[in-house]
Amino acid sequence: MAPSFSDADSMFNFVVRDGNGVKGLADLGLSKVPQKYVQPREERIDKLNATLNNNSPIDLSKLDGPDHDQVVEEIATAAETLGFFQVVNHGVPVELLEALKIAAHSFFGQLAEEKSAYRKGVSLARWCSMEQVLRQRKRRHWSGRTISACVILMIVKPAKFGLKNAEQLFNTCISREVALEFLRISIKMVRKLVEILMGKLGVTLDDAKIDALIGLKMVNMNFYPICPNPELTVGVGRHSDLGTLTVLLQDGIGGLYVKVEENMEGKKQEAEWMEIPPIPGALVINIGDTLQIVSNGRYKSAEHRVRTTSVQSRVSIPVFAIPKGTEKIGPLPQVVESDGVALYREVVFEDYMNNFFGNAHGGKKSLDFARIY
Ligand SMILES: O=C(O)CCC(=O)C(=O)O
Repeated sequence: MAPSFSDADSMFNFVVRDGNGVKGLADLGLSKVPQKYVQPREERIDKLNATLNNNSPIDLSKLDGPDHDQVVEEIATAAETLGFFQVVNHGVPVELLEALKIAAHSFFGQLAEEKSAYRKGVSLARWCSMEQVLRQRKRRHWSGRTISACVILMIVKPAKFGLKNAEQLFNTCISREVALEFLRISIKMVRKLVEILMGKLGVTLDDAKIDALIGLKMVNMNFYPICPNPELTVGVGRHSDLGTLTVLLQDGIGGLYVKVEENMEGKKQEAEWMEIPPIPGALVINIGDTLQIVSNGRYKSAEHRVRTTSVQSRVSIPVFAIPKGTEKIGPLPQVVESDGVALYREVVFEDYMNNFFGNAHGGKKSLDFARIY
């Protein structure tokens, strides 16, 4: 029998505590999204009013040839303007990308009881790291996430995280080796991109400093179930990512939108939302808050959000490259010297992260924590 959600807590318990996720709600065959998921008008995604980003993906293999400088320019320009770009010939085999998408679908396709088997011994907070944020949100998002920080830790050190059943997860959905390979190649690419972006700021960072910026890696699997009213809700509300760079694998459904507030000359314009369309074999790269802070605002962390559809579920798999908690992040001295002013103060990354996850920020408000006024 379909559960009745008589009070605010009963739906939360069904979705989060009992592990049904938003998919559990979708599987009930609701004809309308519950009121808790209906977003205020200004947060809804009007796809007819959005533009389409038709920039060609950047071909990273050309970094090794005569077009090297032009490719570097394309990467830096994208990071300075939209904060988003797509890359091809990034080194991750297309079959591996396909295997990951299938794995995400098969993970979320399992029954709640099956999924909860992986959760044994893991605190709910860790299993669903968004719990705190979910509770604070007045309106919820039509999507499900795995285990945020845990997936990577599960891949690398399952036992340490009490994930006794991690092997089972990987055997059911994807081989651990495949997941590790995706992570390994993605991080190699992130390192290269960070070197390039730093180089364009006139800064050469040694390996230790680059490690400081991308020392922690988090992999999520996001699932956006079919939604009866995509026009009323959001898959993920507008936010920026907190780390240095994010590598995102999206499937072919579409629905990822980035906010554009400046024109190509860097002049403020009326904000509009631009869809980042799926390109077969491409990975999406976006700039996170840390890189905006470190570059003293030269590179723009990208405000983005996701729309669901009423016809197909969608998966995405982001790899977040973030600093270690103990790292201090602030504008690089060389950049401040050439800019003449620091726009951000130095903060301990863990404090930044606690503020980021401890509050439901609208858009890029998370950056205010480090901003100098
Ligand atoms: O699903 C997507 O395309 C984006 C996901 C995202 O923004 C996130 O996981 O923070």
